[in-house]
Amino acid sequence: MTSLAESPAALTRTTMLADVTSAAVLGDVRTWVDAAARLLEPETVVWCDGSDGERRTLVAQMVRTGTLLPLDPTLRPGSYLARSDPDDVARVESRTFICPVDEADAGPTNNWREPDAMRAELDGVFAGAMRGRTLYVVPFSMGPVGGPLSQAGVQLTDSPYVVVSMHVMTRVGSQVLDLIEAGAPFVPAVHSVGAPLRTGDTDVPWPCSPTKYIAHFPETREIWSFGSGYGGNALLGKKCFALRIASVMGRDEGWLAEHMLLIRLTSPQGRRYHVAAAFPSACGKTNLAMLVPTLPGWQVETIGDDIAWLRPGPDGSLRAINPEAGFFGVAPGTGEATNPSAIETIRHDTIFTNVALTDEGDVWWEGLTPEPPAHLVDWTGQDWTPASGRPAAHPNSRFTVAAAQCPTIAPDWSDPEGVVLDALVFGGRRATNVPLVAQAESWEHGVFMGATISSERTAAAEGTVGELRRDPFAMMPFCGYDMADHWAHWLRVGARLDREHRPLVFQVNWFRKDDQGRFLWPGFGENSRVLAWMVDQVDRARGRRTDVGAVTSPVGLLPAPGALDTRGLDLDDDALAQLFEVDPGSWSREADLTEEFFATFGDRVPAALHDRLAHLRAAVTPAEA
Ligand code: GTP
Ligand code: SPV
Ligand code: MN
Repeated sequence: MTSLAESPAALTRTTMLADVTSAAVLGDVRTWVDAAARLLEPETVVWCDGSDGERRTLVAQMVRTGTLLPLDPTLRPGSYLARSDPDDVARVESRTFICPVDEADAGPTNNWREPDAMRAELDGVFAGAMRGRTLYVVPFSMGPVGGPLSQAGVQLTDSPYVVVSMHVMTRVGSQVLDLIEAGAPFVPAVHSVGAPLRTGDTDVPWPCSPTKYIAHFPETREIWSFGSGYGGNALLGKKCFALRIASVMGRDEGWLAEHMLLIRLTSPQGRRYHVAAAFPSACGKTNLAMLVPTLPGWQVETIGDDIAWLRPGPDGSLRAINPEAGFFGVAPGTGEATNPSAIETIRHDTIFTNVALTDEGDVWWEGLTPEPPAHLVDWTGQDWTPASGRPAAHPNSRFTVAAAQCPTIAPDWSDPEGVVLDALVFGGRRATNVPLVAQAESWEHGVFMGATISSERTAAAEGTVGELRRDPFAMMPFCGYDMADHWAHWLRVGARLDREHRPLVFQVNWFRKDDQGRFLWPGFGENSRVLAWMVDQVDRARGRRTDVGAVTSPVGLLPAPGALDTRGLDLDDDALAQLFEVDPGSWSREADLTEEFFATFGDRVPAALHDRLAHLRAAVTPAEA
């Protein structure tokens, strides 16, 4: 621990935040930390080394302060429960800001603030924000340290919960600091829970502030996050860096940062395929990433569950890495029947946040077991019984766990070179209209599929659960620049890929419902049937199979009769027909809504997408007699 020298009183508040930015732009990490400490006024500054000793010290400290509750060491070794402030439970999209100099670069779907005005506002917010607390300096790498697709960052935070979570979710360590000090660029990320302590104040287990800012400055690659200790608001390597800032880096440098899981699928013949899939928050990425196939002979290995960085390789293929090192997964709905790999992953050394506590000192959430225990302490710390009439775990409660603990993790999951993608998948949560699976007819059609995803809202962010909203590329809350420019960038990247290597693109929907409101498709392990059809289509496209796998439809290629293996499924012909029904009337309305949606982006929408929309419209409009 280094004690901080007294602050130079001569500087005004405005110059202090500007000084932090100037130091960040110069790239000297120590000058930047000093400037930030002058602004934040912490009691002490600690440089983190990512070691196990550091983790233990912080955990012991958090157990003392009540931030972490140790779980029973025989039932859940090395694991802890954290209960957040009830007002700090999810990402806050309304307080997320993208601040490029030109408003048009943020696009119509992001909250924009003029960068100097935002800096002036943040200056007042961050001044003295860490009084009475420790400033932890956390050097981390997204992707294997020093890898060709990796990037470094340094997060400053006053939350030990965040430091310990960063240990799990990223590669934290002095090796990264060495790289940075040798000149490697880094993303400067400042985080404060926004709850300074005065002498004599006693701290609360989950300090935070009603005032929240999750601000991004794409030009200087800076992140400033204030007021929340939860998930994507606070673990700045994740959504703030690996998606919002990295998407801008990707735009400028010719690669893509996407909200995608990453898996390897191996067929009964031993052929390997790599698939990346983008679904909106809480729409099934973690589950698909850890899928245990019900189809005999098939195997899925996990590479990533939330974020993928995609880069065209010199051979014209599209390579991908998972830049993260852990999973921050949705707890509710995770059970032996739905996701046995996740259950195995979280048996030990896991931090649970906002789940319920059993009388035995273990965790519980809705969906963990078919029957709830007779008594629990719920996520707010209150007694709970099945008669309580409210969920015991928060719908956005999560587990934080190292990827290496996953039984299905690919042995080479952290290969810095990444894997070559064969298929890309876009999906959403749609009770109606969208078929179980459809294949894009071309790369452009695939980009259209990604651009037009809409999905029912989940508890992963503030807002009304169930409400349908557009979520293009599952990136609506995560794209650091104009969404329509993101589509144009996808078209550009596609044009650089060799035809032989270009991944096929698909759209899926596990969530279509019957008129009783029940899911038509069993989902989870049975999704392996859909994956198998996709990679059969890859084989057909690469000339390895000559049978017919697909038929055309207005929304893309659908499995030909018999091509999707549904043997052994409890699924009647009627349900199967409903899963693939493409109703021209409904799709004509979808086309109208898409036109309205595209119009919000003005002339930045690429012509190829307007062409695909016209194609869809023609296909669903009955020919005049
Ligand atoms: P983020 O971490 O927020 O980005 O979410 P995610 O996309 O990883 O979602 P996750 O896999 O955690 O799934 C969220 C919820 O959807 C869980 O409650 C799952 O049980 C449920 N779910 C996942 N896959 C399926 C499926 O195939 N069918 C059905 N019906 N539900 C599913
Ligand atoms: C999501 O909301 O998509 C998540 C959780 O993966 S968070 O890290 O909070 O963004
Ligand atoms: Mn996510």
